[in-house]
Amino acid sequence: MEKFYLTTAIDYVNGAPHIGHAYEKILTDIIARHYTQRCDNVYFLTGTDEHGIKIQKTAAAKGITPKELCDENAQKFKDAWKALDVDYTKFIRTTDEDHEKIVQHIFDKLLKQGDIYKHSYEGLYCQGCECFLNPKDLTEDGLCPDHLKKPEVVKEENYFFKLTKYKDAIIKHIKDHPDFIVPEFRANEVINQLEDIQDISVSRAKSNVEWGIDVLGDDEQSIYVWIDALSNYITALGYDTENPSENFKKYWPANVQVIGKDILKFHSIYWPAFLMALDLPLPKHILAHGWITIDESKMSKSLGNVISPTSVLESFNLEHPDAFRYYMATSAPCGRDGNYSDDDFKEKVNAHLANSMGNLLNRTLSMLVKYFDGEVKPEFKGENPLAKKALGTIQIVKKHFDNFEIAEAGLEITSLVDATNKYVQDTAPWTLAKEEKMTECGQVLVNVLDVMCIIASLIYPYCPNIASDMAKQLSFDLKTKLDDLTADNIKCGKLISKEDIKPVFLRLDSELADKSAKKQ
Ligand code: ME8
Repeated sequence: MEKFYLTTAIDYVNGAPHIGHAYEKILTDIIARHYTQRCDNVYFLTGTDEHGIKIQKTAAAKGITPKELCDENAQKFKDAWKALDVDYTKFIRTTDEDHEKIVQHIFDKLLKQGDIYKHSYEGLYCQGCECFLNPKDLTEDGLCPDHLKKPEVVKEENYFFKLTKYKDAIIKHIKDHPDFIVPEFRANEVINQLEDIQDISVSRAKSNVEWGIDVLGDDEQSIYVWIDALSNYITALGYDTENPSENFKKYWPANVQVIGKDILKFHSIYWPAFLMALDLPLPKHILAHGWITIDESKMSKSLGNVISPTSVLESFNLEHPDAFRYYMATSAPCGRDGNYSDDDFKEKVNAHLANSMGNLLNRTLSMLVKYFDGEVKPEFKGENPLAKKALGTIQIVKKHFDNFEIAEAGLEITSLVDATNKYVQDTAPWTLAKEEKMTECGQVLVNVLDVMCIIASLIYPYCPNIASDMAKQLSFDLKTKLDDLTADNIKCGKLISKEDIKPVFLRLDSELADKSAKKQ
C-alpha cells in the first residue's frame, strides 16, 4: 500500500463540538493510525465548514461578524481534537484564502464547460440541511424530516449544476462497485434517491446569503455551501483546475471518506457528480457511520442533552482520552447508531481496559519481577501456544479494518486478551513457581509478554497512550509495522524493575460526576 488518504466531514462552526462530531473524528483517527502501521504515507484531513446562512444568522444573533464566530468556534473544534488525540495531517477551514480561490476556479470551470447554468427557481429551503428539499420528502406536516422545521419558500435566480447529466454514470458506479458505499446496505437508499434526482442550486443571491464565496464575475451571487464544502477534500491537497499540486497527484483519490449517514446523499451523489464533471477519479469508499444518541435519545439543544467530548474526560478525571476513544469506537458497528451513557462507559472500560488488559500486563510483569527479578532468561523462550491465535488476530484485525469494521476489530483484540488471560489461569504460573518449576513458569510469563506486545500494537489506534505505556514496560517498539510483528518480541535480559511497573489504566471507580456539569 503506497498511500492512504482519508477525510472526515467538515463540521459547521455555528456551535461547539459535541460527542457526535467527536465519534466521527475518533473513528477516522483510529483508521488513520491503523494504516500508519501498514503504510508510510497516511494523510488525514479534517476541518470546519464555515460559510452559509446558518453561520450568518448565528453570528448576527450574537452581534459579531461571521468571521469572528468562525474563528472562535473553529478553535473549539481544534482544541477538542487535541484533547482527544485526533492526530490529523491538516485542518482545513473553508474560509482559508487558498480554498476560496480554488473553489472559484472550480465553479468557473464548470460554468464555462456548461455543467453550471443560470436558472430562476422557487423552492423549499431547509437551513438545517443547507439545501433545497423535494416536497415529496417532507413529513405529513410539511417539515424537514431531519430537522423537523418548516422549510422557507425561496425564490431566486441561481446557478444550477446539471446533476441529472451524471445520474446514469453514478448509478452505474454504485452498482459496479458494491464497496463504494459502506456499509453496503445504504447503497439501495442512494439508488432510490437517485431515481428522482434534479439539477441542484449551487449559488445563492447575495442579497439573501452574504456569507459565502463570491462567484467570479457575478457580484450578485455567492457560491452555495455544498460545492464549497465538498471541494475541501481536493483543495486541501492543492488541487487546482489548471495545475494540480504533486501532493494532490500523490494522494487523490481518497481511500476512504468518513461521514455521518445524514450527509450520505451529498457524498454519494453530488460529490461523485462534481468529480466526474472535473474529470477526476472518485474516492474508493464512502463510509457512512451511524448517529450517537445519549441515554438512547437523540442529542438536541432543546432536550438539553448535548454532551461535549472534553467534559466526559473532565468528569471522569481522565488523564488521557483513550478510554473514551475505545468506548466510542466499539460502542456499535460502524454504520449503525451507537449510544453513550455514563454507566455503560464506566462498565465497559473498567472491564476491558482495566480488569482484562491492564491487569494482565501488571500481574505478568509483577510475577516476572517476583520470581526472576524482572529478567528474561534464554530458556524461557520456546514454542508459544498463544502464537497462532495472536498472529491470526493481526490478520483478522487487518481484514476488519479493510472493511471498516472498527468495532468488530476492537472486539477481536479483546478476545485475544481474554484468551491470554485464560492461558494464565489455566497454566497458573504462581503454582508452577510454588512447585519450583521455574523454567516452565518463566516460559508462561514470557509467552504472555510476547503476546502483550502484539496486543499493545493492535490496541494502539484506539488507545495510543495506553499502548505507549505498555510498550515502554515491555521494551517493545510500537512503530513496528503490523506485517513485521512476530510472536517473538521480548528480548532476553533484564526487562523491568519493580518500581517501573505501573498500571496502564486505572479503574473508573469514582462516583459519577454531576451529570449536569457536562451539559453545554
Ligand atoms: O453536515 N452522531 O456538518 P455538521 C454522530 N458541514 N455523528 C454526528 C452527530 C451525531 N449525533 N451529529 C452530527 C455538516 N454528526 C456539513 C458537512 S462535509 C463536506 C460538510 C456528524 O456539523 C454528521 O453526520 O452538521 C457529519 O458527518 C459531521 O458530524 C458534521 O456535521
